[in-house]
Amino acid sequence: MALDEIVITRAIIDRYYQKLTDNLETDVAIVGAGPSGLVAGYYLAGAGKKVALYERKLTIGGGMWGGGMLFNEIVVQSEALPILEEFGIRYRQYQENYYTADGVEAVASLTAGALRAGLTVFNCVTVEDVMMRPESVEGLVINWSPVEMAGLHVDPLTVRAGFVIDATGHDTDIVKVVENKTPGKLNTSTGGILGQKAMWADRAETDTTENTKEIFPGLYVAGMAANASAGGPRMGPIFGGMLLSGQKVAREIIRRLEQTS
Ligand code: 48F
Repeated sequence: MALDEIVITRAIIDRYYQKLTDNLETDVAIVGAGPSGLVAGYYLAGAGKKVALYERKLTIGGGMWGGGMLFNEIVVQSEALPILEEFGIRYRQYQENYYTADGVEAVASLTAGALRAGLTVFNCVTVEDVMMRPESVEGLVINWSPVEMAGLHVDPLTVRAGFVIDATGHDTDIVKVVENKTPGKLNTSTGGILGQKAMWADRAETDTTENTKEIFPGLYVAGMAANASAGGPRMGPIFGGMLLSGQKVAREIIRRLEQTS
């Protein structure tokens, strides 16, 4: 049977349009497709929640592809091994409490697992602002990343969500927007963003899960964004804290959603 370019085009437009309109209102909107955002999406979708993830880049995976300094192996400590196993990511023991996995396999498996659990991913979409009512975050303001990159003067569109997760890593893009609009009101020791501190892997890994919380009504932080907001140290290419943070934020939001339903 001959292939028709217009059918190919129509198929893409129809399907993408459906994906967009189906996700104008969700239980949860995640910003950033690094390890913490993908793991959060996996557990939320697996619990039957409607969840969409917006990623600025064309590629999914954030800082996990390149391991450390482009040596594409990641290190994960014992505590987070059940999450690797859940996604079928193979790992090897290096020494007691230090395990390694291939960074590419890790990203591919987290992505496939999250999508198959029901997460919808919008790549090449930048979140530039939030929707507020008046003192809680209730949605995201989105635009195509190429519009942002080209500096085009084009208005964005808006999506509504019960909860938003800032999983934008070191950028803390969404927390920054909220801090600018409502100074001094973040759930941190100063009410503002404290910024990421110097490398201290052991401390940072614990802090990442502790700092994973609702930082402003309706807005949660996960992964490196949690530490950078609360003034926690950086940890480099050890990823257990990122995975555990994604799992924690999903569990907390599932509990909140089930309380209100
Ligand atoms: O940085 P990233 O991988 O976040 P993470 O889940 O993991 C951090 C680790 O990779 C690593 C580390 C060691 O463990 O510290 O850095 O905290 O991924 C963040 C993603 O968010 C996207 C960005 O392109 C990246 O893929 N992002 C950032 N700002 C925006 C955004 C935005 N405004 N809109 C959409 N996506």
